[in-house]
Amino acid sequence: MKNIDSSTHVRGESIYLDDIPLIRGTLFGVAFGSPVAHGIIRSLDLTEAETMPGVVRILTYKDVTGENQIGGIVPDEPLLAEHHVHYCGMPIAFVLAETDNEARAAVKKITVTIEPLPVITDPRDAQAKGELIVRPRTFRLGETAAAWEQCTYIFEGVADTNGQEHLYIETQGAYAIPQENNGIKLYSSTQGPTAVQRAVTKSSGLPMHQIDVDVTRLGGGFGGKEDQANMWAALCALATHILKKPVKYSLHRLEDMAMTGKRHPYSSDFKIGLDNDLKIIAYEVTFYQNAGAAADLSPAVMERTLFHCTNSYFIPNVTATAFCCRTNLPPNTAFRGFGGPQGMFVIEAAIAKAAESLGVDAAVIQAKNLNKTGDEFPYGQKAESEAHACWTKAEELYDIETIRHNVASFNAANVLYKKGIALMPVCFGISFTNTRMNQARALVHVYTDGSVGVSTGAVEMGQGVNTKMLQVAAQTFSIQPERVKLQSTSTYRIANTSPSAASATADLNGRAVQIACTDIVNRLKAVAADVLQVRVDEISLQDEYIYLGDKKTDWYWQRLVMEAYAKRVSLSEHAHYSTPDIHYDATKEKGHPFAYHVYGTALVDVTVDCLRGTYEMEAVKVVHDFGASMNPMIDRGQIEGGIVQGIGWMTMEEVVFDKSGRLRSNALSTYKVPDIYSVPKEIAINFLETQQDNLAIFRSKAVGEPPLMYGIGAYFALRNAILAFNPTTTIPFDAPMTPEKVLLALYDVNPALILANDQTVKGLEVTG
Ligand code: LUZ
Ligand code: MOS
Repeated sequence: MKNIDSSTHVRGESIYLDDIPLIRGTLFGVAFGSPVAHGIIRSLDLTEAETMPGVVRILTYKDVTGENQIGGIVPDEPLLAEHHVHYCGMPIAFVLAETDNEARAAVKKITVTIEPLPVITDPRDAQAKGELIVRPRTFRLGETAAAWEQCTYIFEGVADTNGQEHLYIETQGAYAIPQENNGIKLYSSTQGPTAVQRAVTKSSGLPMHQIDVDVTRLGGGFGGKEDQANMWAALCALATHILKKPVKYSLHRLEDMAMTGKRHPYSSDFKIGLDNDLKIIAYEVTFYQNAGAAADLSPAVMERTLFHCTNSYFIPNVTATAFCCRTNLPPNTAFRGFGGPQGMFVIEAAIAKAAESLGVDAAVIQAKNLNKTGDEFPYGQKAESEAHACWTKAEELYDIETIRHNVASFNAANVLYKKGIALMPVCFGISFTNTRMNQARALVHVYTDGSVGVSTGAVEMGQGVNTKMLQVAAQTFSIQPERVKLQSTSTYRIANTSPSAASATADLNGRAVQIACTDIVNRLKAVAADVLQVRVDEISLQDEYIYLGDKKTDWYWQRLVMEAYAKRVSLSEHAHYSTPDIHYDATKEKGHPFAYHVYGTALVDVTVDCLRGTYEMEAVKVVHDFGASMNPMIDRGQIEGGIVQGIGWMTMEEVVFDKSGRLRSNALSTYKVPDIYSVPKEIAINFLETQQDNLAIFRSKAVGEPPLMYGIGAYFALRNAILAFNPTTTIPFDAPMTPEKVLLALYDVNPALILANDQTVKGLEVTG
């Protein structure tokens, strides 16, 4: 089944925040952000701004009617800065004017005097100064201290990954409309309608039942709107509450890039020990997470880094520690993979270091250490593994032996072009790591014309979740998909939702839809049994008809629905689902946090231009564990998008903050994302179809985040190509591998030297 949004998308008819018709009298808000990264506000001068044309009001923290606080996990984030500013762009004032342009012109006239304080941008500096947002955490399996003695080989190193801009096509924004008796209707581009509702409640002082957050769809989220839509929605709602006027704020791209958090950069230390047979015996890793200036979701992201620190491998002795480091950057936040990719990069770096030092192919070490069913993860859960199945199928299907051979002969025959390949296994846990978030609800109405309206807590953000929800309803009722409509996501219809996140949205909300529809079906069958004078178990609903055994009756869907209505039987249902059997004890760091894991293996194949440092992604070939995919077209789209986004993070996307905490890569002229020219020339996706029982909806496994991590293979493929050109060069584990870094590595130039002296490097010679 096609994505139900495809035709309105192509025709430009799909509704996003900016397509909602404006009510007359709507005011436009724009935030004034701190010009410096850290300091104390000595004075704030609004006088000139207040006299600018069209300006109606400028709000500061003094105007906040509730608590000046929007922090979700830790209450450490004011809605509007009071005295202390922690990052460049931190909102200090909110200007309201009759037009968007007038509000922006007025923002430029605000002046603020800030006494500067020292700026920290590096997580290791923050940790050294004791700037931790939450306590460090350590996951342990076995005993690493004792295990080093059993190791024949031990390698240590440092591995760094940079941030990543979400670059959803639709920027952040909200539109608040006053209702009677202080109520507010709020359109928000958010993955978490309830998160927005809670932030508005806290900062305005209004009860949650007065706040209707309504979301039709987003133009992308990728985690950036899991928590960080709250700020803009809360500002609009506050202004609406005070002024009793509709208020809209839709961020410009440059505001969005400068003011919102990104994927967390990490710096990590690793130590890996292997035995004679290249089995990994011990692994120690310390993660320094660059959380930015407030907690946001960082503690949860850090936890997932620890959960995925051994990726798809079984390692009997593990000690993994993580620090959540406070720096003066915008608070970093959820981003597809949620800390998992950062953890996986480090174990892959450790394996690459071992492989390069021992002169073996990394794939040999990877293959020997893949987990098996029954193996224990450091957090206590036992694997139900498809790791070997994916790896072996990829090797056979894509004939990786021949590819290896071709790469070697290409490299022998070419001086200035080198190829590199890498395999990237992935194992990703499905469920929110915070157990209580694994619940969802659905509200299903069957109308008397036979049409069906479905509401869930799921937010459509391009991932196709509404199409999947529709499939669940149509299949459970056994009716045509055209009869079913997915309604917008509204906190008035579905309460206390978890954000659409953690790859778990279709599973959680889909199960709730299934339960609601099944309950209605059971009532309809009882009605049919009654009118046909048979037992309920003789009846089934198939293709819009009641069947008696295998005999079709003349009771078609609408007739049955109408009969149920006439008999005063309920045609509506509200259902609740919570993932069974999951638990986690953070004091012991043990439990069974995930409903299941998703597995896969990718082969990434690249060619480097060794004169220029540029490169091309030749192919990405994947075997992915879909379970039993309920929508192969949507799932394939998720994999393709995830791969390209992962490759972008690992290769060309470079977030640059200067030492004063200002974002230098603040526009698409300086921040490069993959485009149609840089996507792999070939993406092959093979479905590992398994029939294992699992907790996914219709056994169709979650697909949102896992494929991003295939992109990590691009980094290691590039590394292998560079080493084919210059086998003795030293390449720091420092992603992204931009063309500049490739060039330096090809000629073994220490990047620190260039950056320090800002001079031309002499002696670059092409050899061979
Ligand atoms: N969000 C969250 C997530 O709050 N908890 C999670 O475990 C998670 N995992 C992935 C993506 N978003
Ligand atoms: Mo996400 S990182 O699943 O919002």
